Amino acid sequence: MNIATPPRTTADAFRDDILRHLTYEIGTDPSHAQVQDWRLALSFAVRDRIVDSWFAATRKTYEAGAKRVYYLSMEFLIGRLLEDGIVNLRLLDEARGALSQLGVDFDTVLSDEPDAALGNGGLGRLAACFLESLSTLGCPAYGYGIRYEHGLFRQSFEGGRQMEAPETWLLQRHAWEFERPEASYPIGFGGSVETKGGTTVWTPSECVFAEAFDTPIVGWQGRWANTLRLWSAKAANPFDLSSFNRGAFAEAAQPEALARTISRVLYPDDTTEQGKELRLKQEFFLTAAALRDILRRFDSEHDDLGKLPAKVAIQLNDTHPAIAGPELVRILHDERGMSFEDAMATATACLSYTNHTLLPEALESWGEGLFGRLLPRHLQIVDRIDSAHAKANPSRSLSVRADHQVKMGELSFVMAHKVNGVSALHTGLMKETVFEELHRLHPDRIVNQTNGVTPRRWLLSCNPRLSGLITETIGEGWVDDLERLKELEPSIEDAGWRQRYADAKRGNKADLAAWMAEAHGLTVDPDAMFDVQIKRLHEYKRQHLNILEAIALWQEIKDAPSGNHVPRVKIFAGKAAPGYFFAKDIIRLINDVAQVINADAATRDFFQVVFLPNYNVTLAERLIPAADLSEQISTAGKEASGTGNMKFALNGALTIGTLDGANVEIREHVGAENFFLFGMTADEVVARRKVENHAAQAIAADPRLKRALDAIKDGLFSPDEPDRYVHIVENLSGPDYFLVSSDFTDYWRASREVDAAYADAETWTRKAALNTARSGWFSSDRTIRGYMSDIWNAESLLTG
Ligand code: F58
Repeated sequence: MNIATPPRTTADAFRDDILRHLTYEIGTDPSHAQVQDWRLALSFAVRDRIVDSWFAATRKTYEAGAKRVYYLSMEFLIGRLLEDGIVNLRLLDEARGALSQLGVDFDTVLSDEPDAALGNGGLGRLAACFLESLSTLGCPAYGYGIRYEHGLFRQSFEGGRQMEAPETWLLQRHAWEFERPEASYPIGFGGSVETKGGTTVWTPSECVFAEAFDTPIVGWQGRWANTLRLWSAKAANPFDLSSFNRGAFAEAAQPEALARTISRVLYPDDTTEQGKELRLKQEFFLTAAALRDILRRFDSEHDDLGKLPAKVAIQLNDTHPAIAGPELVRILHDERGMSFEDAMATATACLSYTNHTLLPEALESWGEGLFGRLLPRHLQIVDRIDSAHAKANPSRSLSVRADHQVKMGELSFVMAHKVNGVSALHTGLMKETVFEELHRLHPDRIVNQTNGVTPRRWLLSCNPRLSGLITETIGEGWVDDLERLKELEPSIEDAGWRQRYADAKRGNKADLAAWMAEAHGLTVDPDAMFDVQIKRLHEYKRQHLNILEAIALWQEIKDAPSGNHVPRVKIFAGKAAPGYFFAKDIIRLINDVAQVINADAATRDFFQVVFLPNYNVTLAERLIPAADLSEQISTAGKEASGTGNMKFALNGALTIGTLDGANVEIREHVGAENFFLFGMTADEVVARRKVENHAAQAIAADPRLKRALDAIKDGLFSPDEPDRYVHIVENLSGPDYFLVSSDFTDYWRASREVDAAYADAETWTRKAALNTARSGWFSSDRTIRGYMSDIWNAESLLTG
């Protein structure tokens, strides 16, 4: 049986539903309703239509006795859901029509929705794209995460400096979730372990409850919907009545406050001991609650735990849920009576692990003191895992517990049947570097699954001008079969079609310029090249390379203001981790440079620099369709994949980039002639670091670079505090670990090639359109199909 596409809705029926929700759910009438009320009423009307496919999908999964995929992730960077739901249900015209009948502006209502920022960056956004693709493909799946009360902080600038304020997405009622008080599990910490009569029992000293909140995630055309289940922490004993009766009100509320801390904020600063402990508690909280839930569902259908690997695939999104290995072994062995060896084999057959970074500082490890104090039984199990693995692999020299640390990468690797990297280059480097020894012992375990992005959000919905042109040209089959974009290639030869492609981009740029004027009081010329770098701030992502090039370019234009310069607006956006001071200084430097450059009347017509505050999914949806140039300039070997790079290429921005992460594969797909390559390769980077004084040599060889660095050092951009950025200049002239100086000269060369190409509008548009036509492989549908066949052995329940 196939699940039918849900029946179409008319604008009239939609209008009636919206009014019904406004009246009976929100309790207000149209004459008093505020934007927020309309938004909630519209969201409920959309949600109703999702719930039907959601139930049907659950029924179908039970009927088929199908295997389910469980995606465990500390982060889901969801963004807004209303437009996504409307687009996937194909109700855009109806929803717009219904609201217009009610005299309400549709776009105002859509933009009222807070952005659910339950993630830091690429890893969290990938998880959100994967959920949508799993639903589009009809693969039975659950996302498990934490329902943080506060997502990623809100960023603003004061005097160019990053300010952080708590983010409050739950201030208003969240339209998409269903609270499930019945799905609640006790999660223990600390305490003691006792072995009696051959059974080991862990008695925790502290307990909180994990309560589920479910959000349906609907796929393309509403044919299937999976569940995102987020856990919220509740006190086991919420209120201490005896304290209250004594008048100690704060003390009475303390158990609740303490328990809630666990799901209070996304990734708290872990530079303090308390912060570290909280992070480990969050990780165990998510994982233990998810495993309880998975086993409860399994038990409701099966009575033989041997079948677990045939029915359950658990994906660990990085090492954050790596405690799933020991916890599953503990449940199967201590609680369910399986032998330790069988428990390990069963857990390993269910688990798989994705690595998202090779940066040494980001590879998780926990001090054995902290680990043993919070999870005493798990520490014992880690030791048994180590011995079992050492026994099976006598040549092994590494272990999970080593140097008084528990290493979560190692643990994830040994407890997974498959381990994957997120681009071809990254997967290769995993084999050669961090997992070299483990790869030698288990040569079939590491596989590659190059990342992808959902075309529904990242083209169809965010770029209606371009997606409209595409559908008009090749039909709408591309939406869930993105490689069909190739069928655009013959049209790219037609000058009239290219003009329409260019018009779509120009329209998007005009929209962005208008929004920047209204929201930020900025004036930019939509005919200038929009050169965009948007991503988390990190030295390896090298926003400072970009701003150095900006300074050098400004100096060059100043030298010859009447020259033939290609007008450019450099647009930055991104947040720095609150404790990452160097990254925060880069933000401030960019803002200071922007202030000086934008105030220069001699260069203003040719060059501007803008740093937009509070980068999030919604801002990305605005910027990417309007970009001409995509900056993907990380030090080769450091960016595991990147996913922004794919979104830009799909939306017809050309990339200036290094051979890093998925840039390599993007260049192969779009064609080397449609990609501006520069910089050292990963191997050259390793060799270059060994050259003594590499930075000084690079600076001595390039007067432009020297002049730009001198301008910073002399305080040209910080006249009130000339020394403000001396440490940055010293870094780039000295250790320069990320090789900004060594890559500058080639970056400058490639940037001038970009100018020349942009000056020839015909050529540029052709290259841009070819990027769109050849980026179809980067759909997360393709990535998920890869996980289904190579890792999960899971099947789609949709046919046709
Ligand atoms: C990113 N990692 C990679 N980590 O940097 C990027 O290359 C890749 O495309 C993406 O994953 C998806 O595979 C990433 O976003 C984090 O955000 C960490 C989460 C935990 C706290 C520290 C940052």
